[in-house]
Amino acid sequence: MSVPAIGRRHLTAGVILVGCMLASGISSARQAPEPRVIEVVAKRFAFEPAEIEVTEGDRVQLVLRSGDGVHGLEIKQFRVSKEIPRGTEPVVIEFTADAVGHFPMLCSVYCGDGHDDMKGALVVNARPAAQP
Ligand SMILES: [Cu+2]
Repeated sequence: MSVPAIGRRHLTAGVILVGCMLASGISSARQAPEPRVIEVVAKRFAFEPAEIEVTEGDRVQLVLRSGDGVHGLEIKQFRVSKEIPRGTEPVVIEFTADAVGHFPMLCSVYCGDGHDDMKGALVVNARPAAQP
């Protein structure tokens, strides 16, 4: 039933190693939070999804694709303005949602008769206060 001394030592080293890996994983996640990745398709004449909801302070990564021709995406509040070319190659925009509110998301490239109706919204909700 008794484990030989050498085996016990290996076991202990293994536990410490796994513990360190977990601890370093957690601390690096705190330093650089992973962005919220949201895929958006722009097509005549809408964004899908039309409404994006995030939380204050979130790092947001929008992965934009066109469903047909050339479009654009503009969110003035966060100085986001990017052309979305036709084709399958996505355009990636990253920003921090550092203001709370309801911000219009507009198409910035004229894309036809319904261009002015091509509107969406980025909704940034206040981060709940930490519980005491
Ligand atoms: Cu447009």
